[in-house]
Amino acid sequence: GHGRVAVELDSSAGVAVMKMENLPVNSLSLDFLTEFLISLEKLENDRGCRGVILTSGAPKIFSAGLDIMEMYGKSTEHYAEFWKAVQEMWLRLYQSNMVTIAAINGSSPAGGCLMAMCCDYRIMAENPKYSIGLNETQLGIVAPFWFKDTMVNTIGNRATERSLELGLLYSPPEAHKIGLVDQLVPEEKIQSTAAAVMSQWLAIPDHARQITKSMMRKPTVDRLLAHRESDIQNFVSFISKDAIQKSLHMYMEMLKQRRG
Ligand code: CO8
Repeated sequence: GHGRVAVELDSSAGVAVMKMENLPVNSLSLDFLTEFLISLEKLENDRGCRGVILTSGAPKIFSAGLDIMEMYGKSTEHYAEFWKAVQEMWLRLYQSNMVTIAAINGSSPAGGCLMAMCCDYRIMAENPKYSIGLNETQLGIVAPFWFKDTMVNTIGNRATERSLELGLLYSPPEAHKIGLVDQLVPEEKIQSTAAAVMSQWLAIPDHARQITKSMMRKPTVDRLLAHRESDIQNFVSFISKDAIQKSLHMYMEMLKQRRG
C-alpha cells in the first residue's frame, strides 16, 4: 500500500510532520501499521531528523484506533500477525530517539489514544466534538497490560483505573484536566503550536534527553519484551472467542446505525 502516511521533512529545522491519511478514519489496519513503521524507521535512521509531529489528514479524526475488521472473522494466523504489528508500532513509537509530539486534530479512541500517549507531548484541538481515551471495555474487549502501563505512565494509577474500567472517552477540557493531553489550542493553531513546542524540546541536547527518555520508559518496554509471545497468544485466544466476536459484531452494527 502507498500514500497512507504523508511525511514532510523540514531539513533546516530537522523536524518531520507525519500525517496519517488512511481515510476515512485512520483505522490502524495491518497495511497502515506496516507503512507507518517503514516511514517512522526511515526518519529514525535519518540523522537530519530530530523530531516528529504526528497528526492526521483525516477530517475530525486523529485515529479511530485498531481496525476492527482486522479482529473480526479472520484466521488465528492473521490475528497473530496483526497483533505483532500493533506491538511493533508501540515499541518503535514509545522508544523513539526523536522528539515526538502528537498534534491531536480529531477524535482519538483506543489505539488512537495509545499512539498519542506514546509521544513525548500532546496538543489537542479544543473542539467539543472530539474525544480521546481507551474505550476498549465499551467494545467488550480489554486493553492489554502495556496499553494500561502506557496510560498509568501518563495520568497515574487512579485515573487509569477509572478510565479503563468505564472505557471513558474524554472531551478536550476533561482530557487536559487529568493530564491525558498537555495543552489545548484552537484548531487552527495546532500545527504552529506543535512546531513551537518542538523547538523548545529540540533546545535540549539530544543525548541527554534520549537517555532520560529511555530511563523513564525502559521498564515498561521491557515488560512487553519479556512477554511478547504470550501477549500474542493471549490476544489470539481472546479475540477468537465466540462471545468476543459477537461483541465486536454488535459494536460495528451500533456504529453503522448511529450514523445518519
Ligand atoms: N475499525 C474499522 N472500521 C472503523 C473503525 C475502526 N476502529 N472506526 C470506524 N470505522 C468505520 C465505520 O464502521 C464506518 O464504516 P462504513 O462507512 O463502512 O459504515 C466508517 O469507518 C466511518 O465511521 P463513522 O461513520 O462512525 O464516522 P464518524 O465520523 O461518525 O465517527 C469515530 C468516527 C468517532 C472514529 C467512530 O467511527 C468511532 O467511534 N469508531 C470506533 C472507534 C473505536 O471504538 N475503536 C476501538 C478499536 S479497538 C482498539 O483500538 C484497541 C483494541 C485493543 C485490543 C484488545 C485485545 C483483546
